[in-house]
Amino acid sequence: MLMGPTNYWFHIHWRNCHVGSDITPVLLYPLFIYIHLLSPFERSPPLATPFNIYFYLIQIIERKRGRRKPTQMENVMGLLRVRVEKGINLASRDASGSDAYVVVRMGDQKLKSSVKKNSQNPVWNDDLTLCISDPILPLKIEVFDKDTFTPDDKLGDAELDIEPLIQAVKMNLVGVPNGIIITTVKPSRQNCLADESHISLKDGSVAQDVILRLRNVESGEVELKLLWVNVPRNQAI
Ligand SMILES: [Ca+2]
Repeated sequence: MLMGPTNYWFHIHWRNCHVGSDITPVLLYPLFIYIHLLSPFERSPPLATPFNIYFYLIQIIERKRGRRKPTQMENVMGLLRVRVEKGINLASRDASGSDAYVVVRMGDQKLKSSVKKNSQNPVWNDDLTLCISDPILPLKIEVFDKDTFTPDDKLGDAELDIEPLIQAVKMNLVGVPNGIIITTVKPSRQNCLADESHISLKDGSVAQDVILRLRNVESGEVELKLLWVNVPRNQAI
């Protein structure tokens, strides 16, 4: 028999059992199993018992949780307020137009506008705020026609690269007059812009006016106004 500290303890008791105790070695065997395989007091060698595996997995989960939170917080650059202004010439999916609403996505974030009933030119003027982290992800929008008894119909989608706006945010704009255009992004085959998009300074904040042409639908555009909102480094979100 191996003679570690626990083994020694067991060896003494094993001998006592033979000499004077009524407890037989057969009854002590489960205790032997507990001491050698499950005992939290004897750590080596590590054994692949369900008990040990459970605690090992808990440690891994806790470690990952502990790492994820500070990483997300450190990467936050600021907030982007997306004003969903209006839709233009949206596809009609009902007899009297569409009951249109907009879904804005960025990574895991998903926000919805209100529903405007019976219109192909809805005016929402809804403000949706996204948290912007590094690395920068594209802004994705989808338009739907709300239905009551059937799944909502798609009214197209579009995507916007916000990298030019982020570049403007990183510029030193001290002393730049209000309203001045910092950058203009032109429509191209690589983007969904329906017209030139101006990035400018409005009341000290970087803003971008956007008209997106919807894809995967016969017609429709959506107008957005983006506004950057700085977040102090030490302010929790
Ligand atoms: Ca509908």
